[in-house]
Amino acid sequence: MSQAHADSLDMSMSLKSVAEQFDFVGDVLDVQRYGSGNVNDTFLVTLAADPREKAILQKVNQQVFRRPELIVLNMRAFMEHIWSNGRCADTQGRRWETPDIIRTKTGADYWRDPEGGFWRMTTFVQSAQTYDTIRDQRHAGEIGYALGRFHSLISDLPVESLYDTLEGFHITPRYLAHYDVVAANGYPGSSPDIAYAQRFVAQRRGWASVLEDAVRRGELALRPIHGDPKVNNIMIDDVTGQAVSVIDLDTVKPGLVHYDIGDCLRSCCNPLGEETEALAAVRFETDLCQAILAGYLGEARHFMTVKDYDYIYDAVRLIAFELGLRFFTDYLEGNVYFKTKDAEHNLRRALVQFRLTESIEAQASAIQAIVTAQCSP
Ligand code: GN1
Ligand code: MG
Repeated sequence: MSQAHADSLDMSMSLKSVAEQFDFVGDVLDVQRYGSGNVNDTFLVTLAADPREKAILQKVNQQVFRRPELIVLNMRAFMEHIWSNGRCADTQGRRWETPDIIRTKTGADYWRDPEGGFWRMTTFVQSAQTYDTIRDQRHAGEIGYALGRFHSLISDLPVESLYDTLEGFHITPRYLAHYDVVAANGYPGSSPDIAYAQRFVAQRRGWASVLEDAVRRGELALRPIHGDPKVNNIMIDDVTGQAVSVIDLDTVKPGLVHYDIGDCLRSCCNPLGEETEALAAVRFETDLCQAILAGYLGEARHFMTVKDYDYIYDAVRLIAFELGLRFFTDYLEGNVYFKTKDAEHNLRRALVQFRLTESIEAQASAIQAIVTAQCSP
């Protein structure tokens, strides 16, 4: 963990007493660090009366989310919308759950500790788990279904009712501009990896505005999005193997569904996962892409426009490239955004995303063919 993140938990109150601020029936038995998030600190809270009863406690990283109360307001808007439509629960014989906000004992949606730390709690989806890498085609189809269902649930939520909780999120030209500022201070040494990454970005910068240009031309429209639908944000039922929930609602905000489709595909079609050390073996698997898009469109076809389909390939390539650029910039900046294990961690992550981008580019026509076959309206 980087120093900035280690410091973020250097607080006088115990985690148990933080959890006890929330209206979570009964005494708290235990609070354990949970999941593999790169930005916020997440904990699993277990109740004393019944250890099967759990909740998710999170400390929001305020270096990243400058106005964390907006996250909670967006979550409320999202919840109220899906509850009012009665579409948040099981349908068509399938289990479906949406994590709900657990209020504090004084009725607020979040709690600030005496040092200004921002905490919130949500319900835990029982008898289900997430995976850091994709398991098989069926898992891929379920993930596609879950993202499609999530988008479908919020497709009629007016985008103006959501705050922009993270300005510039997934706007690749903004990340490039920031990279240029950071890179102007020089590179830490001149290893072949750094030279490769530098060249990689330089060769693609002219294309990096592809989605934002389409927005400017009126071809793509802002909609409510999840923002982070990677493989380990989709919960899979322990018994049925079906997707039952999309979690991590911190980045529900206005955006392009293309950011989500691109992020989901770059995450799930890389079977080695984004933390792999086997760089040479990183590959984008088109069979998984096919399964995800089929699952997605089964739920999402009704709101997709002809232009939306035209930009799916670009979205996959762009979001892989963008995440590589974000990791590389953070490496150059001294690891100030993502949690890291060591000083080179973000560079290794960047190289994985750049290799993945190359694999996507090398299979452009195969991916386009899948989109065309799957996506004809
Ligand atoms: C971050 O914190 P986490 O793991 O949910 C990041 C995503 C990246 C992801 C890569 C707010 O998500 O954009 O795709 O790491 N979230 C933010 O694993 O920047
Ligand atoms: Mg997230």
